[in-house]
Amino acid sequence: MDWRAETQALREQALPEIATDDHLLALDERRVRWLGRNGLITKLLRSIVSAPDAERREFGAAANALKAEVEAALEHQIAKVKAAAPDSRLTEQDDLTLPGRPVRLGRMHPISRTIREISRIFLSMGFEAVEGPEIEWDYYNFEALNIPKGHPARDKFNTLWASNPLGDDPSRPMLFRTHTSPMQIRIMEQRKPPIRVIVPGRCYRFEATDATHESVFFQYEGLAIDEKLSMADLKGVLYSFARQLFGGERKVRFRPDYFPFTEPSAEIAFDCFVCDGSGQKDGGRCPTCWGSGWIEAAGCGMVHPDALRRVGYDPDKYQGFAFGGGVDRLAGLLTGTPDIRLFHQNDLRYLESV
Ligand code: FA5
Repeated sequence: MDWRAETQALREQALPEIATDDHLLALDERRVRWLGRNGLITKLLRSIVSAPDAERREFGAAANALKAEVEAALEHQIAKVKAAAPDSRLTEQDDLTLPGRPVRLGRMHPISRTIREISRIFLSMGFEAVEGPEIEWDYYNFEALNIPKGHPARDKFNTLWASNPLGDDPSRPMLFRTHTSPMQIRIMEQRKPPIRVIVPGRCYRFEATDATHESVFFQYEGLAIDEKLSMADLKGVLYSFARQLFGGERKVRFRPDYFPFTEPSAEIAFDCFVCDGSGQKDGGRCPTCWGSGWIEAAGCGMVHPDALRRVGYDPDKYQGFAFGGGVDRLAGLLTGTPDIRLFHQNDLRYLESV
């Protein structure tokens, strides 16, 4: 058959076939039959090269015209079928009686739950929850908190330094914040007293991990600034927090501690909510507080007058208290998790069990 007859024969076959298809799946098969890699029109197009020189141009035009006609017919028919069947995603092969795929229910991560619970309690006492940057200037993380270069307190915060892709300024080093305390300064710079904020957030320290230490962990910072605030207010707020979090008449232990940005400073512990401070449980050592009867929770103190002065507050008029504790350890206590690393290993079998 010469190419003219063949082109005409293919046209006479393809167009009526396509016009009778009333299913998307059939139309898809039809497209393969005519225009696929081994389709009849594709083969016709391939044969153009072997046509006599004088006829090649005419043959090429005719074959390409046929291809365009078939493409248009397919498109037209697809649109027609879609319009006739509103849910054209369904095919004859779809079995509508099959049961659906079960929806996998997610739940909140124990750390997120604990942050929500901490925030809820402080919100009920009039605090506002705010967040701050995880990449921080050396100034806020250290300098403004009375920890200048060379200060021994820097040794406690094993710091991960950050590099600025746009170029580092040696006079303004950047780091992964080692605690949430830089937000004390940022908040005081931005606002006027009275201030009552709680700042939950991620912190980073370059240190070996164990059951109570992670290199990426969460803290919650508290800051209150007002006239005539004292250590008694700090104690009252933390008592209330402990009672609401752990229930019962919790005791709060304050022991002297040292932080360069609070004066005086203290370490806070709550009496153990599992053994009620006795250190004994079921005839043995309490597994939650390791027999000490106390659960160490946070560092705290009265905001240092130098820090107040640095942000332009008059320390004779305003006082403040601040505290900062670990979320991961609280989450561990609340869920009975013996090792905080379990929260970050992402083993769903564990996370779904607590
Ligand atoms: C601080 O970070 C101070 N910023 C706390 C503070 C705030 C003092 C405000 C005074 C006023 P410290 O390094 O002790 O202090 O950490 C506080 C808490 O963070 C610890 O009690 C612990 O619960 C938690 N924490 C510290 N390092 C880690 C770590 N590597 N992994 C998990 N939790 C940690």
